[in-house]
Amino acid sequence: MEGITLKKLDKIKSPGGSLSFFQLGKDFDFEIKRIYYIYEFSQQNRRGFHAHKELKQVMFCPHGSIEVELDNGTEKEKYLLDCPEKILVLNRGYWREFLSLTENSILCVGASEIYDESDYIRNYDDYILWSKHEMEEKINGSAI
Ligand code: T46
Repeated sequence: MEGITLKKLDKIKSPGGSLSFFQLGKDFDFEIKRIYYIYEFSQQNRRGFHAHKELKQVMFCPHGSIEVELDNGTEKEKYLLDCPEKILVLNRGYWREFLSLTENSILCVGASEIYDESDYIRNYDDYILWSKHEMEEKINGSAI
């Protein structure tokens, strides 16, 4: 889906264990102002059900397995974060749902902005109206 990147990072192995990293400029293109993480998902627990008007995010699952379903108002796509080396980079504007596929999954998120509830769209019908408006703005903008 346009605006979404699922990437598998290198795994650097050493006698002490493994290490992966992602960094500004190479793997994502926005400053991270906030980090948060979701844990203690109960099995089959779903979260999300919202979109962000401006927030960009990079997310990864250091433990367990999480399915991320994204919706841009016209199409839906599922992405699987099932190993610590995968990152998902999200541009603004996608409706999302998260499903923990294993017990004790953890989802970590690096976000481009500090917490602002007014950036959330938490009603799907409102999201569809918003995404149509965004699409029209994009088309009108590119026509100039
Ligand atoms: C996202 C997914 C992956 C705060 O007070 N500060 C924060 O930084 C965040 C992220 C949340 N909250 C409050 C807002 C709610 O009262 O924590 C409560 C639970 O948040 P929410 O229902 O939005 O949780 P999720 O799991 O649906 O979504 C969260 C993030 O909000 C969202 O940006 O992409 O994790």
